[in-house]
Amino acid sequence: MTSFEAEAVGMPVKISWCTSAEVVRDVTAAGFRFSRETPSADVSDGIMALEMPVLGAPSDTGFEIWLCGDEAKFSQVGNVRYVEKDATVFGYVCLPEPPGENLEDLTYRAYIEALDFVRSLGNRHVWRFWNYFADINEPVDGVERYSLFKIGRQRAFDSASDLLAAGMPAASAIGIREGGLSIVFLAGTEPALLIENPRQVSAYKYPKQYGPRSPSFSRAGLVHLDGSSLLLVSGTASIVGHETVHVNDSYAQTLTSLQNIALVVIEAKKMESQIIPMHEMLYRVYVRNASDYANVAKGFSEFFRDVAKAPNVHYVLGDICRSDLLVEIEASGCFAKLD
Ligand code: 3EB
Repeated sequence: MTSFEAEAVGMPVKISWCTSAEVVRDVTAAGFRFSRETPSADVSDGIMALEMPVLGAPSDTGFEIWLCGDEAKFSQVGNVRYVEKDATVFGYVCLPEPPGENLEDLTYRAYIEALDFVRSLGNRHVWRFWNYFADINEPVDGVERYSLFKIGRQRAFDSASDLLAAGMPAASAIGIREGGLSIVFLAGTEPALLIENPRQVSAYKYPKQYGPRSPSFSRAGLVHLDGSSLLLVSGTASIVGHETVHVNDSYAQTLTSLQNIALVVIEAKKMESQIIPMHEMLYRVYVRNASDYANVAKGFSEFFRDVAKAPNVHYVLGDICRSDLLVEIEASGCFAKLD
């Protein structure tokens, strides 16, 4: 694998970023493929292929691999495709969105299928969701498509309180240029400890001006496993309180997003003193406009200027769910527990 690997002892989750399809084909893998092109033959089972070009890299195709190794097994049940390693599951549901389809109902069906699947495994908790669909900021009969998505997701969550008793998992929700709805999830036997950001209103308590249903996600999840931990930080944006700050300034939005992640990491430290340092996590940065890439990358470098080795980061083109947000950043890290 090129550039980055985070693997902790006894950890069933390995996260790495690589650019070569060859590497991915060698192992049974699960994860994401980002590319300008629509999914093609180099995508192996278990790889969620998204039409999202990689920015600022020699190749516009890249892979973020979440689980790999000989023991990982790919299977499919209905529309759920998944890779299992021990009790950890990386899965995804992709549903086409034919013209005239109702996005709220489509989201509800995709989530119900994903949640029913997780339930069928027994003793599993969802640690994180990723959500992708087209035209996220477009209105339909006066309602933004992101709002329709939120309503459908919440309807599904309301009927799965058994699986979500601990609260809302970490998440990202990003717009792609075209294609259907993709729901990706990571689940395991341990529940995630949910983390909020003291500087941000919890997303599930946002006031009504952002849509009739609040988004259902936590700012981060911390999973304890035998001898290791996994910190999953949700898509994080330039929001203070519940308001967007630094409208039209992608550089400042990047710094504010990273400050928000830093605050979430501080909260995680209150739960577990030996938390992964921020610069050792893997970052995925969603940039709305390719023309903002240079400013976003500058903000990212600026934030980590005092760190000897810059963290591993990849930038992809994607729409953010509030039209005044230009950038959203998620971070993931697995680390050995030192006790
Ligand atoms: C925010 O903080 C930015 O609806 O699942 C970030 C992560 C955002 C997840 C979601 C939305 C979601 O409100 C948007």
